[in-house]
Amino acid sequence: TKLYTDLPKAIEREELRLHYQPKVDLVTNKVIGVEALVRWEHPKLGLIYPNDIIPIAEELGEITSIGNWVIRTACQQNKKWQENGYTPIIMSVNLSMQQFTSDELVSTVKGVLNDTLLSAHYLELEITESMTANVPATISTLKRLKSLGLKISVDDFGTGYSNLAHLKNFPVDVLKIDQSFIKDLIQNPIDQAIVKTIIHLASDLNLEVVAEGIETSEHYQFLKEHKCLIGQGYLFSKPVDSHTFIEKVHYIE
Ligand code: G
Ligand code: G
Ligand code: MN
Ligand code: NA
Repeated sequence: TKLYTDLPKAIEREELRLHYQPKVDLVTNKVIGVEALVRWEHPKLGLIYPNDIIPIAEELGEITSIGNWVIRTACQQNKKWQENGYTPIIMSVNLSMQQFTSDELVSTVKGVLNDTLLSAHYLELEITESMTANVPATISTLKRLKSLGLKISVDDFGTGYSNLAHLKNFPVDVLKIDQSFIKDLIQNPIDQAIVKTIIHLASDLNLEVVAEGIETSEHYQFLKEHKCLIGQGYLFSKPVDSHTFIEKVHYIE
């Protein structure tokens, strides 16, 4: 189909976009971070979302070039916001399996930080549990990434085959509670138990915890009451383009 033939040209045609969704401090309600999410503005078919882009990119062997574009663009954008006087925030970037297991990841990230002059302190990389099957390789990659000074978060936490014994040995900083546990949180005592357990686990392991998919003030209140300090979701903002993000969501202090 058209997506297959057009995707390899998408970068040079400057059709890829990043949208940005805020991470909010649930106590102060301030934006403390942002997640970059890739979109493809196809000239004929309109906006294409990652669930359609990523599998095709993997098949075509384009995932590395797209992934590298995402890291570079996200870091450039974050540096630009800082230069324009906005309160510095941490930029999160999702990694694909191929990116995370590639030998080039660490040098790529290092190169981007060097080129963009973004402090590694303002970059966070999101991995999922499913990428961590090779435990020794995972530990080695995470250590090398963290030695650059950036943060690592475990995305969609609780949905993978959560091997807690391995989590113990992974140098990660953040657990992101998957949005599937938040959706029915108020009606479903099982989801409540899971969410409370992840919050306690994170606290005991000295990890930050972020709740995803916060859509209602009831979600917000529950999480705040149970000491989840950071959240993301449509209640605050859906992912938006950089202009909307900076004008409507972020602010100059
Ligand atoms: O908003 P949304 O449709 O963007 O995201 C759908 C899924 O795609 C999520 O699981 C998200 O983590 C993933 N995703 C979004 N942007 C990227 C990206 O730049 N790289 C990778 N590998 N995954 C992404
Ligand atoms: O896998 P990852 O957590 O990166 O996925 C992020 C995805 O979740 C993106 O597709 C994003 O658009 C979507 N998303 C973000 N906030 C909400 C929310 O509050 N509700 C729902 N249903 N989806 C959300
Ligand atoms: Mn994510
Ligand atoms: Na997620």
